[in-house]
Amino acid sequence: VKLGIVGFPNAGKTTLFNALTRSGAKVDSYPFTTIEPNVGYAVLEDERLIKIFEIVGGSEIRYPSIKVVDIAGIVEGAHKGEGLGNKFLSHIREMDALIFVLDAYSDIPRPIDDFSVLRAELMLSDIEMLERKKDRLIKSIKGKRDLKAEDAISIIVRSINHLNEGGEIKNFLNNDEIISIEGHDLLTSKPYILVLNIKPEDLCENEINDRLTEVMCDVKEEYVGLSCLLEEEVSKLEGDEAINMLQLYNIKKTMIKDLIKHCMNILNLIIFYTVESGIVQGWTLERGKKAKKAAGIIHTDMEEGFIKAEVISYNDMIAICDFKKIKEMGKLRIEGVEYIVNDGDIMKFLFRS
Ligand SMILES: Nc1nc2c(ncn2[C@@H]2O[C@H](COP(=O)(O)OP(=O)(O)OP(=O)(O)O)[C@@H](O)[C@H]2O)c(=O)[nH]1
Ligand SMILES: [Mg+2]
Repeated sequence: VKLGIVGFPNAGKTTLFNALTRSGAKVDSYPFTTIEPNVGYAVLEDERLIKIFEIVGGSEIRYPSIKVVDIAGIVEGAHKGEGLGNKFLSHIREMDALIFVLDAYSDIPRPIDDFSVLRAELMLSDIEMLERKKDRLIKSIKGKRDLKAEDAISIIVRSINHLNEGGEIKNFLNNDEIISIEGHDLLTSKPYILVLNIKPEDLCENEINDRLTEVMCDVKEEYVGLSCLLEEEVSKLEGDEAINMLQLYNIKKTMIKDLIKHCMNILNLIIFYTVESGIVQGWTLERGKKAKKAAGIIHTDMEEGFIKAEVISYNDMIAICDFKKIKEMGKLRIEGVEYIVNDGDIMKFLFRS
């Protein structure tokens, strides 16, 4: 699963990428500092995992993470190839969800206007892509009857009209329709969240809220307000040093964890846990997937040789706090292939090797 960071040049994308992944990728004040995508992992310092670790003991915690890709800036006209736009848009196509970083730090920020321009570029690019798909399908039919292709064409035509009226593919086509037109790479089919990059001096909690509420009053999108610069600074510090830095700016906590959680949410991911050889680990899994698939996240052999899973729900673990008692109370369940994994499940897989 890949999360893409997109926005105008200089919006603060790479700074946010560094805060999320602790990478130290190049940040500079000239536009198009980033050309080739930066790739890293955002680690979620999951509180539940810490609690499980405290209960079961062990020698190591391994937090769940998501792959993050920092993509070059998009400018107006990108869909026509402006500013290497086609190349950068093609990077966005490979993502599963997007973070739009919007400049709310400069003297006269216009984050919502900026977002409209970015969104329009994605829509126009989708329209072009769908037009090409439609032409290809019409050619392939050449007057023959082909119900599948005709169906796809009608979905495409509906989608083009919808995009022309300012709509997005997300929430317009269902998953089957998207599959039937091979539309997973459509830019407006991807879930997204907005990040308003506020300047550190504006961060004082009340001010943030007033300012953001004013800017965002007409916006229905999900958003998080933070300072990319400050988040990057804090991500380089540990313990008290980090707390002091936050206090200096009169804020209580960093927003990175909230942002990662939001992203997992829009990506429809849950977290399950394993305890093996002293390693207590969290893993991400798409919501609604079965135990066998969860085993496959750890190792393909575990999926192929899957026999059953021992499952403890997170709430039982926290309420009872003792492995032996959990067993005695019958809270350790044996589940088979058909079991749909719940967020927070603590699992042990039994498999033929
Ligand atoms: N003054 C001020 N400048 C900021 C702030 N946030 C970002 N910047 C400026 O934005 C510049 C670019 O930051 P980057 O993270 O490289 O931006 P980017 O979106 O990755 O830019 P490209 O890679 O060129 O597309 C920085 O050098 C800063 O000058 C802020 O809160 N205050
Ligand atoms: Mg950059």
